[in-house]
Amino acid sequence: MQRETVLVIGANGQIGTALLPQLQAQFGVGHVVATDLRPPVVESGPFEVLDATKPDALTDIVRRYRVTQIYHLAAVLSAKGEGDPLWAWNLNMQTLLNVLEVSRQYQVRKVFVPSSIAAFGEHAPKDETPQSSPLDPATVYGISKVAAENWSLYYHKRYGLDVRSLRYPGVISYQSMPGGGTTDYAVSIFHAAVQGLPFECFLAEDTRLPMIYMDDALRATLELMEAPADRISVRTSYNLAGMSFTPAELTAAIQAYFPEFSTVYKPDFRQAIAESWPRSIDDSVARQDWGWKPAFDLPRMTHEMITNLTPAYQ
Ligand code: AKB
Repeated sequence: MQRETVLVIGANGQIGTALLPQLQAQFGVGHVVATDLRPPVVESGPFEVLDATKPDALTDIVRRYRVTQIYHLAAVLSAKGEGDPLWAWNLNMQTLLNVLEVSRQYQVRKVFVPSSIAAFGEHAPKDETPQSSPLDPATVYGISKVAAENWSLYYHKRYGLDVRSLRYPGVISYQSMPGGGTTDYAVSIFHAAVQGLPFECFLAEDTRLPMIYMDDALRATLELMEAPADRISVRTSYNLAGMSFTPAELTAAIQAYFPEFSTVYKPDFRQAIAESWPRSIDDSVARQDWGWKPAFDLPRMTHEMITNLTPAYQ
């Protein structure tokens, strides 16, 4: 059997940074090719500068390394996308179509294309949002995710491409800072807390959103990618849940470690984005199909974040 070679697009981003070492452990350092617009601060294993909007540059890497799996993690997120909707749409769609097309042409065996809770909008039930809810997103990022889900299904049905996808909640991690998202407050708050600083939150205190700790997000991704193809009944994107909380509840969880810690609430344009999203997610289809079960709740995630971030500021 041919050995797997995995290509990661957007390797320097929030998920790529944490996923890369796990893929390297699974497939071998020499068999995971990291790519991004710029080299990482610390290189480990093969790295190529790649602008994934350029199909020829992507094709060249897929051919040279004989890539068998692609994780497409490059995207403009919800809040940043609203600053320049057409740029965000073009970047998100062009990179996606390039990935699907090169995968079809060069018989890439498996492709991971993330979706997001941002795919949901006004008409989806807010609590325990079901897998098959209406998708009428309020952001250009959400629109691009719905389109990506449909393009993935199309390539699967028409060309038999093995594309798999998760609707990520807000991902919380200590390895790197997220950029341009609406759920980013739930990471920035920890950086303030461990430095003994007060936190200014751009969402209102009672804004409940679905979130997931990075360890769970990575395990879900790798478990989905390893699942036998006949267990994958959803070829658009699977609902995925970890936990749900409000900024006030997260502040209280942090105060268990730092009683002096405080948050002030100054909602901005991101409040409307958050209010267009679910408050919690029903991920029962992922649980049934490939055995998904999250391990991190709010107290456990808070403990991990504080433990891992504290040394960085000492
Ligand atoms: C964002 O806030 O834009 C992302 C997401 C929920 O997809 N973290």
